[in-house]
Amino acid sequence: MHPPASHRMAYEAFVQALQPLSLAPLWTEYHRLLTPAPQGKARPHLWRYAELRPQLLRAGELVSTREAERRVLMLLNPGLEGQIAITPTLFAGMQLLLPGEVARVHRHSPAALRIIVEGKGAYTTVDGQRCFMEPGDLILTPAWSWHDHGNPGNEPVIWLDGLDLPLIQTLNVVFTEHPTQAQQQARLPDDLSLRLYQQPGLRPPAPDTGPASPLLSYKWQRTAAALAALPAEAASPYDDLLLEYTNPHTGGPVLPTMGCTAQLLRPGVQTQAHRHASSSVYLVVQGRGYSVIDGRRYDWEAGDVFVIPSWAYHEHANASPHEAAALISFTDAPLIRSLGLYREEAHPGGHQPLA
Ligand code: GTQ
Repeated sequence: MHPPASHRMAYEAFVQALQPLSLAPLWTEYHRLLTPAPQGKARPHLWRYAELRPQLLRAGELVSTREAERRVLMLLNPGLEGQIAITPTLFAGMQLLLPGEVARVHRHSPAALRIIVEGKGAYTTVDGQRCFMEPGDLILTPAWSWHDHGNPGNEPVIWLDGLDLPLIQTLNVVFTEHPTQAQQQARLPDDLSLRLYQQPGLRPPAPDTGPASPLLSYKWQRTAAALAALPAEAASPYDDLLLEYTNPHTGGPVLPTMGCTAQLLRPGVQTQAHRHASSSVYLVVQGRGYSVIDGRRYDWEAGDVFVIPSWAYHEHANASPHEAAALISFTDAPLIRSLGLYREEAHPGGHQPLA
């Protein structure tokens, strides 16, 4: 039975009257809002280093760090049109610092991390402590820590920046400060935190440092050795050999909003598919392989970056029968976990059918 025309007209007039009052009915939007599972717009995507690198070097010719504050090419999720984000919570950018350059000191409430892609000899000074960069290293700049970058070496240095900027923007708590000087004094010994936390399971007494890790640098050489020393029994069906970077004071994630993992896919390994309620950005550190995300295959090699949105099924494969492949990722999982909302599930078929 249809409602009488008089009712329909009354209803339409009612809805029209709501708009100028900044009101709207929930009932037309309810099912779009409260979906059975995440329905985000972020898409899986891969950025090839072979395409990204020449553009970044071109930026190095055209834009100085003095003009740019940070010479960064942002990796924008093609599904999140108009947003500066790789996932709804995460920002990723590829940064270039040429020999002799500095990127001036500032601090902001969004937290940042860097994974070094290429070159060595550059450093980030974090709250007075220089952390030197080599490929594969992870360096943290916790929320509100002073940081500037310098490259006194003779090679261009390129790294992947990960920030929780979209999250902090959504929360409307972005704060930034720029002091007048260009760089911080290195008032602490270089790489001090590395020397304080050399032996896993031992830590110096420390004052309350807040929720971020006081260990600011994680050298790839140590990470690679730890991964290579893992017994086969430690392998996960979804990630093969995986280690999470931890805050040595808590054993928890390196930052309250972002966690990091390093993983080794042994030669020939093909993992099973699963999905989880967190998003991740991956940098390929070594080797060649592919990941199947939401039924699509993404082939990757060293320097490539790919993103896995929340709740997208994914599995990884190392195509080489000889060489191990290594991935480093950053994720918003710690944030989701702290809200008690983390969940994960295996793909019922073990592997995804290819779309
Ligand atoms: O190096 O401090 O990619 O402030 C975005 C914002 C890097 C940085 C980014 C930043 C930085």
